[in-house]
Amino acid sequence: MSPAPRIGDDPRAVLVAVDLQVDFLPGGNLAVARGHEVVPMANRVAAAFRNVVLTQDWHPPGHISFASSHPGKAPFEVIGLPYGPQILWPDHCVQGSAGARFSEHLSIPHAQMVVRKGFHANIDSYSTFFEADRTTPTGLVGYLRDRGIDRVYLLGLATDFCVAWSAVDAARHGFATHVVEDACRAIDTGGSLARAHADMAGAGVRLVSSADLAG
Ligand code: VGL
Ligand code: ZN
Repeated sequence: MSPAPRIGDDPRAVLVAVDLQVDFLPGGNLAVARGHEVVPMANRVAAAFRNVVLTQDWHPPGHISFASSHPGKAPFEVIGLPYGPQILWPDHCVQGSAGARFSEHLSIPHAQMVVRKGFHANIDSYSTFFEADRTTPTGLVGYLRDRGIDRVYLLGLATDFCVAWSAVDAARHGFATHVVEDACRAIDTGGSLARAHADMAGAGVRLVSSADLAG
């Protein structure tokens, strides 16, 4: 019997590897617990995909999501902004900084596209499809449609922010959307992980395992 065709061989499928950057890894400014475990998994899963997109959180200094931009506020407090509640973060992924670089252990040379997000000073962007106002596009929907891609697989950091928000947006825009759950790690602040799982389920996002994609 010939082996089942790999999902990643499908030219209509893309792997989106989310924010595998120094600041989200242990020792970084917004370290995600055990975030480093995801990097070799991302390398392995990506090797099984023909199409790979990388995302990169990419904030200007003084970004609105930084607690340091709001006198008297501390990281992980929540403030109200015109587009809704905003969790305040430590300064992270500042454009051109060492913390904004991809992990030195990330090895996905065939990645075709890097989507930088969060570069508008006054809007955060967890999702790699739409900024936090839920209307400003990053261009990724158009890029994927132009390339005839209609199924999206996501992994990376953090499960409950950039991965989940990206997955929900992908599903809402008609992509068959899957999260590689064992290849993600969460921040989990203020119930964010439970909410992310509920949002993903509500949007029809399916959970898969890295073994399903790269055995
Ligand atoms: C992220 C918080 C702030 C993420 C990015 O990559 O999940 N989380 N910026
Ligand atoms: Zn950020």
